[in-house]
Amino acid sequence: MTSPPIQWYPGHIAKAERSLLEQLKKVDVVLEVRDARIPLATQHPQIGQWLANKEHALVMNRMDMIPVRLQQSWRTWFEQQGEVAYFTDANHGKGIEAVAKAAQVLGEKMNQRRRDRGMLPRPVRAVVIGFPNVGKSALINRLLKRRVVESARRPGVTRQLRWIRISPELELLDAPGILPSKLNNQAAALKLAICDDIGEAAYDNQRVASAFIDLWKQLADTVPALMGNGLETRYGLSPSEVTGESYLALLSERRYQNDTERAARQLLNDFRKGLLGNVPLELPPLELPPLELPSWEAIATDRESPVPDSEIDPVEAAIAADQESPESDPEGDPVAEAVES
Ligand SMILES: Nc1nc2c(ncn2[C@@H]2O[C@H](COP(=O)(O)OP(=O)(O)OP(=O)(O)O)[C@@H](O)[C@H]2O)c(=O)[nH]1
Ligand SMILES: [Mg+2]
Repeated sequence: MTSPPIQWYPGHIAKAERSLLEQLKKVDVVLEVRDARIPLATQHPQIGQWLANKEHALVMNRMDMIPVRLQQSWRTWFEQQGEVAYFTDANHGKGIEAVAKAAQVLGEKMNQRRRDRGMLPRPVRAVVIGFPNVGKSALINRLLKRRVVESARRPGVTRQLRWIRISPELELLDAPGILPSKLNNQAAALKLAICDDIGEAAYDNQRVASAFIDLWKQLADTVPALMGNGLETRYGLSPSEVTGESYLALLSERRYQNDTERAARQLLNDFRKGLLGNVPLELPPLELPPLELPSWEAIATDRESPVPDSEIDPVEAAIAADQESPESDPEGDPVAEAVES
């Protein structure tokens, strides 16, 4: 089956990227958010050039969606690359304090440089950058402990850049998700589609669902038991003896009256909601592995069982009582005021 390549670069993202580059001049710290299921595919190829002269903290959000021991392996792997990865679950507020502290500490370095030049210290300005739907806005809401920016289960929710004062010492810029204008790496683009990190209009659900099963099998072959048996448990069908395409055909025949499109959507949605277990789509590259990495078997045995189906968004529930409309920010645009002439 041949299909056109997966491409997604809507106008609002192109516009957002231009505004973001403009705002970056005012920013001291970049909080780069990635999806813990696909830490490599959610690395923007241009991030390095945007980080010039800025402090950087790497956030792996959606940590609840991968096995705990795999988080540890990624942490070790990133350390070997000279980076500290902060794992967060913005839905349940885990790992948030460490990120707030890291931003503050990194900002302190900036203020020290200002003091050295005889200038007064000022609040740290940080931007939250990342691919669409990785949880940037949810992270900001958690940092602020109330729902101040919109966060929802689809890519492209945040459309405008918006500054938010987190504390007298920290101001954060929420930005729309950004993507390379051309997705040259189609293997990565496929993972973005599976994880719902790009718009649905950019791909064919059936092709992506079949490829998801093929990827699942490939990872299960690399690390037996890593992927668990969420497919068998949920659908009563094992992927081990069939191709992804045949799996989808079988699923649609057995449970969806041969409606392959419906089967494909269901499969992708179940994965995205965590109903197939906490299933990663990437592993730390094995050519660099290192003895300190826990064994794959240890990672595999640390799996948690699939979470129950639930439509409740815990962030919504936790902060609904304290909801506030975006326009009511009494601080106005803190950065516009704070920027020195
Ligand atoms: N399981 C899980 N879901 C999360 C986590 N963080 C965010 N989400 C959910 O992911 C969805 C997207 O979150 P957003 O905060 O809107 O993501 P975003 O990166 O701001 O998205 P755009 O504005 O579209 O670029 C929402 O349904 C969140 O509830 C997390 O750590 N774990
Ligand atoms: Mg957002």
